[in-house]
Amino acid sequence: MKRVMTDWVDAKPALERPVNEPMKFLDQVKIYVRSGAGGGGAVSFRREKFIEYGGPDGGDGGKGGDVWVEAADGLNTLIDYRYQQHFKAGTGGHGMGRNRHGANGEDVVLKVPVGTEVMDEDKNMIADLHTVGQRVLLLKGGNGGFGNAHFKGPINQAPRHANPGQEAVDLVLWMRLKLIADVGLVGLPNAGKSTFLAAASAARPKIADYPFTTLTPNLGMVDLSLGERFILADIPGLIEGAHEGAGIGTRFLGHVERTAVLVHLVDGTQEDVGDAWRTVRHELLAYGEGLEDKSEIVALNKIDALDPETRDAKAAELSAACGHPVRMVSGAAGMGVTEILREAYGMVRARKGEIAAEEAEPEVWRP
Ligand SMILES: Nc1nc2c(ncn2[C@@H]2O[C@H](COP(=O)(O)OP(=O)(O)OP(=O)(O)O)[C@@H](O)[C@H]2O)c(=O)[nH]1
Ligand SMILES: [Mg+2]
Repeated sequence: MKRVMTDWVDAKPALERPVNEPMKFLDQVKIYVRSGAGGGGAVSFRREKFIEYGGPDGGDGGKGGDVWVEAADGLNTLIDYRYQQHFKAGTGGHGMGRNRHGANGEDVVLKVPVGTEVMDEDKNMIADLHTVGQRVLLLKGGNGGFGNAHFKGPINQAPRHANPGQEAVDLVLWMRLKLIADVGLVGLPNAGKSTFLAAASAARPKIADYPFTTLTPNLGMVDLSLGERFILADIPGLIEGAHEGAGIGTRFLGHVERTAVLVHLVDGTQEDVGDAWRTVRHELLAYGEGLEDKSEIVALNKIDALDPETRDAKAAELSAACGHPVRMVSGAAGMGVTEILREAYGMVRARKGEIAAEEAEPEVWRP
């Protein structure tokens, strides 16, 4: 059995985690599920002393249990599936004499975090659990067999046969948790994105004074307060022509496609902050996929390295370029970081409220 671990993300709040322990997120698991077989129908006859008319009275078998998958609130890893990989729904009970129906088998409900994708053995997508409470039927339990009472007719008044229940069905599944970042950091290389992530979360991404330090996305859990948390993604810097493959390209923009908001960091120590903003903006537009319409918090970064006049001049320049007021921040000095996180979290909450309002459609999948 193969499991893939990623070491991207902080699963636990910083306080619960020993210092220097790299965070592991169980990203992908293989599990084996089996639906419940239906119970057999019964063959039985009523024979009682002094009662004139007997007859077949074998009851039907019970239905076998279904296998469901459900997106549960409060889970953020698939780690439970590391300890148990086999799940079997209950078998339907046999029918019995005196027209008694067999009991239905118990269902299996696999609880998974929001953002889990379920695939078949060949990695074809079966279900994408994107909303809390969403439930998808993976395997339907077998029907119970008819008891002999069911086969009684005008010709055959004493049938001696009953149906067996439907058999159980096995299925091999892959479950993959695509970590969904709530907030994405964008900017030119060296803008200070990784530094900001480090200031905002317990994540410890590589930070260095040269472009393209970050080669793959870093995710961090931001804990604003108890119960107020979200995932922040730091992706490699974008440069002009990124959408055509320049630099590391836009390969990683997929990680911020589902975010509620983008925090666009502009390095305040560079010559032309307006141009820096436009370059990244242009790449987002060229990439498309809704990134161009996403809410954007624009922030002038590295203000600790600027004197007050330069800072104000740069902020005015940036604001003129983007057409909005801009925030001022320093990831390195921790100035203005919390304010941006709070603002972003407000947008995350607003977005989650909207999604919850759109009711999850019941989905059914059959092998
Ligand atoms: N003075 C100052 N320097 C900063 C600040 N934030 C980052 N830096 C410096 O800027 C350089 C780049 O920082 P990173 O956080 O690696 O930048 P990045 O945006 O992640 O860069 P890429 O991964 O290459 O896209 C490093 O030398 C940091 O120390 C800040 O707020 N103030
Ligand atoms: Mg970086």
